[in-house]
Amino acid sequence: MTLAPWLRLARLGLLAACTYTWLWVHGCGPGPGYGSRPRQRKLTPLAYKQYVPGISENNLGASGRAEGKITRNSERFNELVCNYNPDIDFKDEEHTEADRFMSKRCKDCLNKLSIAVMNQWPGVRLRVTEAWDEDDNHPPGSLHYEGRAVDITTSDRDIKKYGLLAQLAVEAGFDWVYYESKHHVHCSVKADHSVAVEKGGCFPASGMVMVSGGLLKPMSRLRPGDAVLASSELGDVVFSRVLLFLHLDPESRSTFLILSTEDGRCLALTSNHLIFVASTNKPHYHEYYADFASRVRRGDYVLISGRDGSMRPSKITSISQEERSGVYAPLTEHGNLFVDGVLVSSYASIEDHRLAHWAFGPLRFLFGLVQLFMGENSETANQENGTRVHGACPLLPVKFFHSLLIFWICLVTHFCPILSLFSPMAN
Ligand SMILES: [Ca+2]
Repeated sequence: MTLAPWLRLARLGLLAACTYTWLWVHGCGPGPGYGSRPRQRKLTPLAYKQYVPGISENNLGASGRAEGKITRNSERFNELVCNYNPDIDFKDEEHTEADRFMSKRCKDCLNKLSIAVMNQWPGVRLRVTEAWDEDDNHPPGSLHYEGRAVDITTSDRDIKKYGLLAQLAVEAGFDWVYYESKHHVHCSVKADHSVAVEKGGCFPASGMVMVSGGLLKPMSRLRPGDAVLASSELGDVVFSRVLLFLHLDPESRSTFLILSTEDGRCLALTSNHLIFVASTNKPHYHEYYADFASRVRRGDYVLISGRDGSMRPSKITSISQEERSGVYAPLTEHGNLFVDGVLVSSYASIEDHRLAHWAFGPLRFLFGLVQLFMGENSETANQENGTRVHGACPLLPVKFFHSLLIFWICLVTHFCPILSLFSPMAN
């Protein structure tokens, strides 16, 4: 190997260490109301042209990549909410109320910021000059097209306040804040589905899986080492070992989407979880792609397990929401499993199932080895009596694995163009 590749490797390692450290500190779901107590920071105004965090807006560590324009006629228009907060001035020079349309996360951050502004400058209010853009006034890929970005000022339009206004926006939970112009501050947020994980993720305690031997078991009793019904890469129904839980919180209560199929299956999962779907009835496994549950529509097809050990399509007949307890996300060797009889991915928050599965390759290998040498006894016991046992692998902190996933994705998509060749193979 020549010197250049070694230098490249060293640089990559340094970047990896920095990224990982940063992610470890920031965790997976920063934002309004997330987990820990808000940190007390000194309010230092942002400098003109400064942005926080100091990475590009579309980096996963900031607001993430653009996901495509939302128009009034698109299905995703339902993802936008209207902000009628009386404490915020909306410029609405378009006279269409477009400045009031935004993603839920953007609205939450904005409402929080409006309170901070009134506290900071009594008599002054937050003013929005631009939010959702339906008139193509921004460059391609702008988050304004998805209602994930706002341009803000104060109601008195005192430009001397804008540096501090930007810092208040950072405190309010915006994922990327840019003192972009002398006349406004630009703020943006992650996509809603990518932060749904802040309330925990994936499947409720009542989600049922089939373990080897044909026994049905609720998520709450599933343990690492159990072999659950899943799909092989060829689309064969197989039993796949649970290696660990990417998310696990038995005490939490969350809102789950309930997807009901024409065959009477009722799958409960969080909106940010990946599920294999097709918009029309496709007979083959490979014709199904992984997408967020929030994007599944009535009439779409999912794959269900048949009694004869096969897998077949079934149409979604209704979608509703329900609050349930517990959040569980088992990672299997195959990266997927049947929950409530419906085939779903083991992954959430990252849109790309195959990239996520690839990124977790080393971890799957490691935990597979650990179970091979240490877990057989507990697995056997588990299969025999179906009682609660502890698998070979400890239930490690959620944040660790989510950070690990983001870390790998960052490396692949931002720092290593060669590895990013793997990315297009998704879906
Ligand atoms: Ca406007």
